[in-house]
Amino acid sequence: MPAHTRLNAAALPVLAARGLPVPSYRRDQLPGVVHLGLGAFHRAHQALVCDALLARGDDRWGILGVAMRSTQLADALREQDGLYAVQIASEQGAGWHLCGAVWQTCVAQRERDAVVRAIAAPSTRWITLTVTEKAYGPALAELLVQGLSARRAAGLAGLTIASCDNLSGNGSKLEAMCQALVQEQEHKQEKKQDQGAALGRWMAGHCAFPNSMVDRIVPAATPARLAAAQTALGLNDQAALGTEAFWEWVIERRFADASDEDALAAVGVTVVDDVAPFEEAKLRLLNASHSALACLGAVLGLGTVDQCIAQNPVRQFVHEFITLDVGPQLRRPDVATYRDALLARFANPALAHSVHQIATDSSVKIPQRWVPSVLAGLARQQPMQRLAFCAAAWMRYLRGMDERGRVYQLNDPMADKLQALAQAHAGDAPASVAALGTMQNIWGGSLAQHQAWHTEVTQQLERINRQGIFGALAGLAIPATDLL
Ligand code: CS2
Repeated sequence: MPAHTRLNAAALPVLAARGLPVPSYRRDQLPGVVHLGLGAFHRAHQALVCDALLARGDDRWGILGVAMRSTQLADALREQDGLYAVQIASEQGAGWHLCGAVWQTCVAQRERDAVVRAIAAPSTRWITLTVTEKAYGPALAELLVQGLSARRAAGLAGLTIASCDNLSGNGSKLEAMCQALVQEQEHKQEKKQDQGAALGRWMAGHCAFPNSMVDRIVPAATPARLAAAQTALGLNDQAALGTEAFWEWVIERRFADASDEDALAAVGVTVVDDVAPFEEAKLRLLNASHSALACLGAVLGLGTVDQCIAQNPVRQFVHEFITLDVGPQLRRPDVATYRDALLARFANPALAHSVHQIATDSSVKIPQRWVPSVLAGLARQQPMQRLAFCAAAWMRYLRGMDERGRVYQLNDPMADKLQALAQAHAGDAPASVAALGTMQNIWGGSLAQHQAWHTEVTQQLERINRQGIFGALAGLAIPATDLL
């Protein structure tokens, strides 16, 4: 086959003959899962869980992959019959896996009716979501409620609706949003009163919104990854991805169909009564370190997380941040093991995880990742310099120029405003902190006005301004002998 030939279902026998693991299950039924947010993460995480379930002969886990706005990936996957390759890189080396779980794709903004119809389809049992932090707003709730309302009107069973975004209490948050919208519609009498209340009751009684913690580092695909796929498959795969071997999905025991617990557990999903300790550790250790690495790495002019972690002062910073600052605040008992595993994951060179990708949307990530640790640290009267350094590194990052004078783009819902403030006060740490450290939507009411915290952040930003990131890190480092 010529290498420019597109990957599609017709190519599967050829790929299988070449020894690649390919799906051998039927893929022509109606999907059981409607997934909102067809990004890289979903395709290398839940979609592979569904792939494993389908491979066991359970045909209820085929996916309708819904991109919220962007058409490119949904259309590329449609051309490829939903097929794509994932390169999984562990210390033992990297192998390719062909995922067959995505059976259909569409774009919510372009084909809203198709999404609503799918939510209300008899075959659908689950809705999963990875729509990113900033999408948790009225438009999302409207889409879900419209679908659920149609489903109820059709007299069908309820659904499990699993938010898999990096938000604490993600499922509860989503449920509250949907219930609030139903109530609001009822008040506005958009629906007859009894109908609105009945929909709310039906959602509460028949649908389940489990909280869940998902973990796998999945960088956005790069041209290099697509080229590697081309070499491995001998075919053109416009949806190929790379990821690490590690993955975790911890989900609350709360399902519309209780028997799903056994099915999920059989393929490695962890089902628990309380997700909070897992979610808290993941957001405040992994994601919090990631956001710190993203800001300081971008300012240093380093491109990827592994390049950052290869710098000893950076590695030591993350080690101490976890060991001394955040770890002791958490309920998870095995923080040292978690930390060491995390440092090894960050160091994985095969991921080439871009710091600018992680820095994207920092203004909506900081509230989950840093703020709870800052509040807990202040309450416990912990030393605050490392957490303050994170905040200061973000403020420095917002200027949009690294320490070598190279300009980079910010990608954030508040980018224009944040960058304008950071640039206006560049070099004036107290003014920067007064402008950027007082935003309630980022820092929350109490931190936004916390004088002692602002003083700490100002000190760190002054150091970064005067000495650069490495100079400031050197000022934070604890001599190895003091760590024992
Ligand atoms: C990252 C996450 O981009 C980011 O903000 O911190 O996508 C992270 O890689 C995943 O949550 C890991 O499970």
